[in-house]
Amino acid sequence: MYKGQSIAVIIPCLNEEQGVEKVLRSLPEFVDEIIVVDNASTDRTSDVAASLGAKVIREDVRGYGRSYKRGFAGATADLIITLDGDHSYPADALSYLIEAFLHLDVDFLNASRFPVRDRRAMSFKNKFGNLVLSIAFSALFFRWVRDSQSGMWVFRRAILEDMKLESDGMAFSEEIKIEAVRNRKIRFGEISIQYSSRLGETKLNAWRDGFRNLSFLAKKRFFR
Ligand SMILES: Nc1nc2c(ncn2[C@@H]2O[C@H](COP(=O)(O)OP(=O)(O)OP(=O)(O)O)[C@@H](O)[C@H]2O)c(=O)[nH]1
Ligand SMILES: [Mg+2]
Repeated sequence: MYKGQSIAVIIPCLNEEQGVEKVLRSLPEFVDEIIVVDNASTDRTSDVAASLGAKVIREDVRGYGRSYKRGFAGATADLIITLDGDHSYPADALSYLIEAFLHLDVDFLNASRFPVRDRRAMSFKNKFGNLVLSIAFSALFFRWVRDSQSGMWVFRRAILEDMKLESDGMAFSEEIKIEAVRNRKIRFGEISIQYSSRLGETKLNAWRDGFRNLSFLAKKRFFR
């Protein structure tokens, strides 16, 4: 519980045994529910997560979006906080994010990785791709969003009822923000966080996922 709000943390993991251990050890005591969604990892992700007290939900079909949808369905807390299992997002800074969420009086808070302070945390290619995708997002949805691809969000679980989340893949990250900014009932905010180098191997295929996410933005804007 944090200031009267129960808190769930949801972490999608595909082979993140190293990162998830550090993430789980960094989470503050006030978190009520920790859910790790494991997509048939072939390493010890599930064992590590369970031994550190997380509830492990297994999803056999791969996909970042798919695993989030499974995780959301298993959560019961008032506020949901998400982050990667690779220890690149600040797992120890949840109170800072919740304070900002409450102070800004929003329903969905996006944690922006920009400006990136640690130069090793993100390659030039990824920075450029993120910039292109965020400019495209902002132009298509008439709302300036600095980091349309961030994987760290804080939101009221209740707003999920008003969202139509269809992507099973990496485009899920931008889709949930589109659903938030498009809905007049949902107040959207963004705040900068510290982003650092990931542990373990990346699951992102920058060119493939970049183009998929760009075409997803256009599809969502003009056809849905
Ligand atoms: N459950 C599940 N998790 C996934 C899948 N693909 C990626 N992930 C997780 O989603 C998070 C984001 O993937 P990353 O590889 O970190 O992608 P990224 O953050 O864009 O790229 P990096 O800069 O390399 O960290 C990580 O925690 C992954 O383990 C998947 O198919 N299923
Ligand atoms: Mg990552």
